[in-house]
Amino acid sequence: MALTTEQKAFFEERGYLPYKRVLSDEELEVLRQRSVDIATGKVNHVPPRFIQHEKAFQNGIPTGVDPLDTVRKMTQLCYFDDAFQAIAKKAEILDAVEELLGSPNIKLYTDQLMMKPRFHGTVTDWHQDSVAWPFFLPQDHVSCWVALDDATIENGCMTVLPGSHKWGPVAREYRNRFLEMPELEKPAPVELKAGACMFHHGLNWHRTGANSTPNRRRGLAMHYITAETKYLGLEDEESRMLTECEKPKGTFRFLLVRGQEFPGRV
Ligand SMILES: O=C(O)CCC(=O)C(=O)O
Repeated sequence: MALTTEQKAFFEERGYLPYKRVLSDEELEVLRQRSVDIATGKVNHVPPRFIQHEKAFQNGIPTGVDPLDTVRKMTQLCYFDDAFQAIAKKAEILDAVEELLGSPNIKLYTDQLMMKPRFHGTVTDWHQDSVAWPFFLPQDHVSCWVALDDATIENGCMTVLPGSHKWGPVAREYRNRFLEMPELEKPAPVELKAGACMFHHGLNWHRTGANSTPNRRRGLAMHYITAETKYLGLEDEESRMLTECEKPKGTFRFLLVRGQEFPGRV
């Protein structure tokens, strides 16, 4: 058992779980360097459409600004990059995910390396992940957020609304009304040391603040679903994901990271 009864109960009740250190110093170093090499174009095995810049730099980078400080997020690194993929398949993480998802058959839906660049990292506002991904049935994915740098309140660590997953999915137009509900608990910042991770339920509300500090705050979010999940995706949703030729060899739609696949499922 990877998780204690208390940890499981905490996740069920609160919709998130601060966890232990899951990356070694060596892994951290490799991932940090890889993130720099991909973001700055030193290597180009990740298609540019998966690299997004902060809004302020979408029309160009002024002289004097380090290009690394302009990248907001990079998606699908666990599909394209071997070092990131190894983390998505890491036993320490999957052992806990298996217990939280309640299935030994696990796929990675997608991943985001949120770069939250020093001086320029902007807010990611309150949201529920599952609501953005309504094409999965059931909507019960579990995310693992791994800190590649120390994540603090000052540089924009993850902040969750404990217990908010219990209210179910909330359509985006009702977001503000939901957030004003007096029944909600106070937001809880989850500061993490580099190499440690936290889990959150797909319906848990969370946000991250801006980063105007001189310290980067990179965090790798990996979003897991069970291989038994039904996929209702339409063509435009498919095209946001990987194209046929980009899919890792032998995969159907999503990357199997543990266990087996099922016909007619994700
Ligand atoms: O790391 C961030 O800035 C945001 C992460 C997030 O929203 C997520 O993991 O779903």
